[in-house]
This record gives sequence, C-alpha cells and structure tokens, in this order.
Amino acid sequence: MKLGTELISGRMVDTYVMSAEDIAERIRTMEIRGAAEIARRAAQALKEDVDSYPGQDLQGMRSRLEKGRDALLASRPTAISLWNGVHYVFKDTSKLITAEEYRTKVRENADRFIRRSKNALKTIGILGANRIREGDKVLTHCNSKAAIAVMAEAWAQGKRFEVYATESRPWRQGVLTANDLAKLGIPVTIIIDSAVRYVMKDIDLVLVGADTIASNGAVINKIGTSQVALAAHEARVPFTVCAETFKFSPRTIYGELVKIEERDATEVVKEGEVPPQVRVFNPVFDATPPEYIDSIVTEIGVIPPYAAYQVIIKELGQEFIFYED
Ligand code: RUB
Repeated sequence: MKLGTELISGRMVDTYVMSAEDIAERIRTMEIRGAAEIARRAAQALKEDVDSYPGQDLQGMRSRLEKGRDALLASRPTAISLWNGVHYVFKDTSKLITAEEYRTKVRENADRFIRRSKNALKTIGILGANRIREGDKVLTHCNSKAAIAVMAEAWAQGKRFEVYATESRPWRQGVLTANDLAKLGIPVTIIIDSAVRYVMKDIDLVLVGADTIASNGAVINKIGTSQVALAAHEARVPFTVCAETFKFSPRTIYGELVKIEERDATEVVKEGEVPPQVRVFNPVFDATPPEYIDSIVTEIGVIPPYAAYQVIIKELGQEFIFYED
C-alpha cells in the first residue's frame, strides 16, 4: 500500500508500508505466531526492507531499518527469540561506512539467522525423537513447532505413539497442533486445559516449546505450561522442553526479568458478556522453574535446565549482547 512520497537521496520517492512494520503488526495480532517463527519472519522483513530501500544513503537506510526494528521489538514482548533475531540482523553493522556494505551485512546476518534457526529445528527433531518410546502417550501444550518436529521425526522413524494436545485457551492453539499432528497421521486427542492433571496419570512424556529460557533455567512458555509441569512433577512424568539456542535470553544474565505479555480482555470474554466492573486478567505466558524440568532439547544437545547460563555465554556470547560496539 502506497503511503506517500519522501525525500530520499535528494529525490522524491514513493513510499510504501514498510514490510518490517507490516510484519510487526501481523505478529502483534498473532496472524504470525510461535516464538521461532516470529523471529525468522522479523529477520526476513528487515532483509526485505534493506533490499527495497532506494538509493545509497547510509543514514536513511539505517533510520529505515531502525524504525522497522523498533516496531518488531514492540510487537510481542516475551519471546526472546524475536529480540535475538532482530539484534542478530544488526550484528557488526555499526562501524560500516557505505550503504552497500551495510546492505550486504544485514542480508548476510538475516540469512544466517534464518538458516541457523531452521537447521536447529531439524536437529531438535532428531535429538528429541530419541526421547519418545514405542507406545508412549505424549502430552503437549499450545502449538510449538519444535515439539511437533520431535513428534514428526519419531513418527517418521516408525515409532508408534499417541498425543494429548491441550486446547490452550483463549487462542486455542491446541487445535492447530491437533491439525498438524493429524496431517502426519499421528493419533491425537484434544483435552481442555483443566483436564491436564486428570490425564497425567496415563502420560509417559510431556513435550513443550519455549518463548524464552532464562539464565537460571526457568522456561517461559504459553500460559498454563507451569501447571502442566506441576502435574507432570507430581506424577513423575518427564517434562521436556524443545527449544533452539536463540530461545535463551542474554538479557537475563544482567538480572532482567522476563516481561510477561498481557493481552486484551476480549480474548477471554466477549464484549458485553460481563458487566464493566468485572476485571479480566489475561497473561499470555508463565514461567516454569528449572526444578520441574527434566531436560531441554536444543540443537547443541539435550541439556539440563541448569546449563542455561553456559548456553547463553557460549552460543550467544558477550559481544552479541553488546552488539552496539
Ligand atoms: C506460542 C507458544 C509456543 C512457543 C514455542 O505462543 O507458547 O509454545 O512459542 O513455539 P503464541 P515454537 O501462540 O502466543 O505465539 O517451538 O514454534 O517456537
């Protein structure tokens, strides 16, 4: 959609809705969702913005990208993968002096981030599949592509098992999960979120994804995950998280608390369904403490949650944290 015209490099140029801002809006409204997917789409959007920027004005190019970056970062506050992805795109760009160098670097960074993230998903599938045994009953919560990759790989290897998928109110991502699994031929049963403890006695393994993993090993994922973990702990069912290393949060090393997104009341109750004095609280994610987590399947191996700090330092690195050198 054309927005108007703008003076760029001394000439009037038609301007269009910035693709990064457009993608940010689609992320905010959850048209694009899932922690890894939003990060990859954000990186792709920044690459497209730098590609479509007309002219060779480095300052203008930087400002355009930074505007897109800010919109993307503001779109959903909890998933650190989004933050890691966006910052990865700007890695080593601050000292570049020509627009072409900047464009090339942004492109390379974005491509590398997307490639690494997609490869990580495949490796997680292969490593995680070892955790599923013939005849297992697996329970999953929400819709995690990483958890689904594990189940898909185990199924492709010929293991036969079945899955319980929680509905995951209010967005009902469990319906997406059930569809994804059904397409692969995996038997799946949807349960409402409050049925988790009731079915847990029959479950052999819990597999969930993550939006953020803190330096102390706590896993932040879809609201209700910590209740699933508690029920699994009580029933001595291994609770396994499937997450690429871009889900680990360098920011938590500096003591920062993970911001839990709260969304609109109308996602929980329809307008007019309750009188105006009734408050609705709609937190979207929660934190599962490391003591309830058996292991985290990453692309660099299956690790205990307590290894989170080492993963952050080794994989994401100090210089990455301070990308603005
Ligand atoms: C999705 C959710 C997923 C994680 C991991 O929440 O909590 O479990 O994002 O997903 P929402 P993936 O629907 O609010 O984005 O493994 O696909 O990255």
